[in-house]
Amino acid sequence: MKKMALIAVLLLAAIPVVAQHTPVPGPDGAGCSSMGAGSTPYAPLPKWELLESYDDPIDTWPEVGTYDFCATLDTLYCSLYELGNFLGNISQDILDSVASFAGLVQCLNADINGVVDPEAEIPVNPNGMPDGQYELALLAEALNNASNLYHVQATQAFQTNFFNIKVLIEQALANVSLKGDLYDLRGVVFTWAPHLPGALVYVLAGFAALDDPTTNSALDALLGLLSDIGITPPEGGIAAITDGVAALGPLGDADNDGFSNKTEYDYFVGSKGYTPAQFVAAAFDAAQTPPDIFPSVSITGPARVRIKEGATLTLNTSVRNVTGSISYQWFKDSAPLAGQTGSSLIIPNVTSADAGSYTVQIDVPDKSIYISDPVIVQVFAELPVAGGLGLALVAGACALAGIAGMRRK
Ligand SMILES: [Ca+2]
Ligand SMILES: [Ca+2]
Ligand SMILES: [Ca+2]
Repeated sequence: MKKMALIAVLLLAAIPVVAQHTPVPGPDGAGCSSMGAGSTPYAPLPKWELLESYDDPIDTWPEVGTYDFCATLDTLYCSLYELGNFLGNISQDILDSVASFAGLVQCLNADINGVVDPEAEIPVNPNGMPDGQYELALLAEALNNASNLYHVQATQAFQTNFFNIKVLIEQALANVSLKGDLYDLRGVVFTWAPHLPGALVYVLAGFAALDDPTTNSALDALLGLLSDIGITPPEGGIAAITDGVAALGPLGDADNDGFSNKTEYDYFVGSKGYTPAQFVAAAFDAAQTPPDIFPSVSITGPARVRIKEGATLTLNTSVRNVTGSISYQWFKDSAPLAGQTGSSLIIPNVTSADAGSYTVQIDVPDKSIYISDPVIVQVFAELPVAGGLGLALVAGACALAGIAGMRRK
């Protein structure tokens, strides 16, 4: 028997396992592999001939089983730092610009498909479901398993979206307008951060494949930032040129068990602490459902709060499905805030030290503990100038091409 058990273990060990991407820890590009010329992205990307005509088809798609949005978000994140570090030698402004937004697309942080705030410097907000390991993992599951109910539809949607968004971005890179002159920066970008365009298109194509109106509005806002590199957002928005499978989106119900994917996330991850793989299994398993009613706590208002130095920060809570007495504890950057045990958090005269990620935890009578989604508080001294991904991309590309003195008007 012992021998049999040993053989079984050896056989199991011999089964090839697709390498699981370990999220890059960050911040500021720490822990990134090189993403420069000749490097390998964290997960395979579609390949195409960059300098062919824009509508040249994709040559090869990643193999079924290798789709990984967390890995690709990190490929994008690390490519931005590759670019930023290289160009930082030329201009500190470029490095600062990269640093100010690259963290948004790092797998461990990325949650950029919530409600749009057009007034904010960075117009996208979280929707409370981390993108790389959870939200887009449902799409990856459908792409990676030929037996998945949505496999054919999801693959078709992702490929359509990838191609259409690739045309948009490639066209823009080929016609960057600066002071009345047009520059083709495709070769420059591909030489210096070769995975950046592919990873960007992959992530955008994945989001669009969720067929979620809030997500599509966020994508339109992001494409608006890319107008800096000459992208004209498609008429009718991103939804007009993309396809999606709504059952895989946050409001969809992949396993048709009556609970949306977001509700399953809130319960299985938020309350039960499931790993990404356990969450994906539950969201595709109608036998695993949240209880009909489970308590929840949230911080009311937008998920990202911008507040001026010296003002009073007030965060309020909303608690559902709880009876009896509740105790509260507020946290900043995962550390409990001494004395902050009320249903509201009030901090007068905020300083830059108050910036951070705030959550509130409730302790309810059945001894369970529930934690809210975070609210990101940013403290500013004065109104910042608009900036973003597009600016950094084009600033970087132009500096590399030797065009000095580019400034946003
Ligand atoms: Ca999200
Ligand atoms: Ca469900
Ligand atoms: Ca389920």
